[in-house]
Amino acid sequence: YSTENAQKVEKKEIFELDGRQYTPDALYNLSPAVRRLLDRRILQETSNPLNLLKRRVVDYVHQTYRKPGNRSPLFTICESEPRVVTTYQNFDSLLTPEDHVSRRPSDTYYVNREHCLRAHTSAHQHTLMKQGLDAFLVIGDVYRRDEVDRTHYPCFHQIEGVRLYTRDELLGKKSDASENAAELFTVPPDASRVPEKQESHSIDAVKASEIQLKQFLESLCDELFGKDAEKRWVDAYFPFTHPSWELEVFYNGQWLEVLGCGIMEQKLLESAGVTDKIGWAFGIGLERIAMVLYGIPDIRLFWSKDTGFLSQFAGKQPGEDVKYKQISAHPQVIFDISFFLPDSTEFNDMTSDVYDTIRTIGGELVEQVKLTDEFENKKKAKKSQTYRIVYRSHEKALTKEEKSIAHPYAAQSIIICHLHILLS
Ligand code: FA5
Ligand code: MG
Repeated sequence: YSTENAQKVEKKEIFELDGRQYTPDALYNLSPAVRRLLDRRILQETSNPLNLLKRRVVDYVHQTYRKPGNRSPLFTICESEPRVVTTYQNFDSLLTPEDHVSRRPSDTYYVNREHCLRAHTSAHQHTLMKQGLDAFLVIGDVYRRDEVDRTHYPCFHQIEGVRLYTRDELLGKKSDASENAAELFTVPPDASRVPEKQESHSIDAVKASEIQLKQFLESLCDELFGKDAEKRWVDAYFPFTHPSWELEVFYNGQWLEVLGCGIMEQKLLESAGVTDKIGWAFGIGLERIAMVLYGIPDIRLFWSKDTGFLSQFAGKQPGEDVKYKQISAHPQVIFDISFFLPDSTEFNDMTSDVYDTIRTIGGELVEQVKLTDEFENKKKAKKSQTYRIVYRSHEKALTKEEKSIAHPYAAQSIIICHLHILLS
């Protein structure tokens, strides 16, 4: 790693991640806050509850699914795929339409026109299938410019599962007696896309895949939450699966979406060179499950470095029953901030950047940011916005005496300075 490169990184001529280098362009929109998240790798920290949960899922899958012959694990675990992916991997290979909202720079972190931070582990499906894998889990951190609240954070973690079947693996070996045994694919005139299936699939193959998929996920849920936990299947839509479902778990008086899944689009398989198989895929959000499992009330706690938090999970075995005990509940400190938008900008133009600025400066102190009001003076052609910032530290009570920057009054005035620059 040369000093020349170091200087280029410093000057942002090069963006480097996971040992690869990229050239940023005008689309680059990674905030310093997200750069810090990229550096943390909390899934690798053994005392983080997410690490505990990951090991539990992997152990379960390895124990339950083995190759018929030699009893070795059926699923390959892929944990070190690069986190910068091509827009082809993140969107096009997954049949995401050109004009889909998820492609907007206000939703996705771009390094340049061709590269972004993966917004889901599905971004690796195409590449891994092309490499010839038939059964794999992809595990890792994903990034989205989402608004932050108790269950959403710009970085979260997913486990992707993909399983491809040949006809015989899915429907059993044909015997002489069953001449009419089901096939994977239909022939016209049955070749139409309906809610139950894609045009090229036979209804028998889809139903058999659906049963395998739902059994896999339900038994995983039973293993994690116990057989008594209430769960339900909801119809869903993803561009890369059809039909699609989401699984919800009942927690704290409400239904929580924990995963999306479905029968993989045959076009996606074909583009990866797979012509004689049918497959299913799922994507689990690890944080949501860990919150239910360990009773963690807020997604931001996973990023806490407080030993009061981490010590509750350190040294535990994946199968152990662990319940988080809240360290303390500190009072909130609330500020509203209002400003005029630069002339001829639309209401939406600045919102993501304002959120990023507030979060970058306020860091862990900012519990919530919400756009609470928008106003337009048509005569003067002026637009204004109001944001509510709720400060609350998980680590200490916020008192007026504090003089450090890690204090809402200090953070607030620095945020105002930065917004001033952003908006001018
Ligand atoms: C996906 O990301 C699809 N790739 C899932 C998938 C894979 C579908 C394979 C079909 C086949 P979605 O955006 O709904 O879908 O996210 C999947 C899960 O990630 C959600 O169920 C939720 O548990 C979690 N999740 C989504 N956004 C956030 C967020 N901002 N913070 C924390 N968890 C999130
Ligand atoms: Mg969803």
